[in-house]
Amino acid sequence: VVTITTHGERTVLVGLVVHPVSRRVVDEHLDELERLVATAGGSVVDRMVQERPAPDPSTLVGSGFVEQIGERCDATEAQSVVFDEDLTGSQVRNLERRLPDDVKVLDRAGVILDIFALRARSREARTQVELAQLSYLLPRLTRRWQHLSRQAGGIGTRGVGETQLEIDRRLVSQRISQLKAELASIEAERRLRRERRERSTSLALVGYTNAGKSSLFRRLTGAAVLVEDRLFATLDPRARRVALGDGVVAVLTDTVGFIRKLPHDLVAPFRSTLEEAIIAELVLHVVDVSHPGWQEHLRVGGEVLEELEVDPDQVLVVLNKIDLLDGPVPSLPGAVAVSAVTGAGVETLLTTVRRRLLSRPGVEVLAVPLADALGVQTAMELPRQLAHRFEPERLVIAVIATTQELPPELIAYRLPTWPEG
Ligand SMILES: Nc1nc2c(ncn2[C@@H]2O[C@H](COP(=O)(O)OP(=O)(O)OP(=O)(O)O)[C@@H](O)[C@H]2O)c(=O)[nH]1
Ligand SMILES: [Mg+2]
Repeated sequence: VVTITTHGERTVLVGLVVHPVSRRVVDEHLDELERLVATAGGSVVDRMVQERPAPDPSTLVGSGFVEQIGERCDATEAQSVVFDEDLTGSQVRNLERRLPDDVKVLDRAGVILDIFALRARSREARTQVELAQLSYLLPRLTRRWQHLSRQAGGIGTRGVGETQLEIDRRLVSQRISQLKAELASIEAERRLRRERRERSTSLALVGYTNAGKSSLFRRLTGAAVLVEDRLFATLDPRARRVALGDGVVAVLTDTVGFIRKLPHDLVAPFRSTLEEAIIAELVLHVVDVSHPGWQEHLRVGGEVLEELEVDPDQVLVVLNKIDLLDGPVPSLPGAVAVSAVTGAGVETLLTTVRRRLLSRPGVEVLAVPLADALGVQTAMELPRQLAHRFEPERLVIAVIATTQELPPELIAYRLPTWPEG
């Protein structure tokens, strides 16, 4: 895995305001981009924003503005320019041609890929990241790629011939096929492990990066996972059994965060990691409600979940960091408000999760009197149990089953819904 940005590199950020997006929103996006660049090891020395009726097809911003960017790079001794918008391969080439020598041109997606490359640890994550990087680079093989081959000890220079580029392309394509095969075998192993694992209810924490997923994971499971005030702290997600109270047990999975314009090249390889979210009975979509852009974060998360084909009925929105709010919690139908740090609202969250898990179609709830000892034994031996609780007079148990699958002697004990303890 190679990284594109260099540690400590001086960087100029460029944003584009195109109607109907407002200047304020673009500034917010640049704040986020600045954090991304810092996470990738660079430092931002300047920001430039252009307002235009439409993007320029060849250089994104106007040609006069490109010149201004060049002057600013000279003045600040910047080595790279990062655009908040996605750039096409030809836009990168055109921009690099017009900017001072040795100034690299990157877009947001390139920086995100860099961060992933820096932070991925497990074999699976590293393979996914390299695959994502190469898929991203293939259509953009230009000077930047030569920068990479320089890093790798090659001799890439600016005026490299088409033939060298063709060879590079072929090598990259070969490596991509190799990585895909590797990933397929890692995924097969993972699937096998999951099948062997006792089939239990699964819950997944998903959401925008820095929303507090890992903090909530820690609060709910007590596991000491990495929590950091930085973007993409979690790249190798954890799963852990968690008692949700009232006899309900589930496996909770923390996942990689989402971000605006998460490169598609990254979503695809990380699909298998997010598969835990796809198969989860309930997805907790965590949103940092104290962030000014929380509604956009919610929308971005919704879009990724849609791309992963997660059924919206399976999603519970969790508004986190309410301890940081000055005013009241914004009202959002069906959402639960919590603070992973103070623990406020966590009890309500657990109650809601239990209710959502146990009131799904296909779940049968039974209340077996303890006096019927044989009935209790039969019930406790049922497969696919979600929850059980012993009360002084009865056993309350929930299983995934159709009414027909229940032993006939238990049918009389059916309850319409799970009774809270
Ligand atoms: N005040 C406050 N801070 C919180 C809360 N939840 C999380 N944080 C802080 O927010 C930052 C990010 O938290 P994480 O749990 O690492 O966020 P994450 O969603 O796992 O982020 P990634 O793994 O990067 O996607 C940390 O500094 C946390 O301490 C909360 O409820 N209140
Ligand atoms: Mg995390």
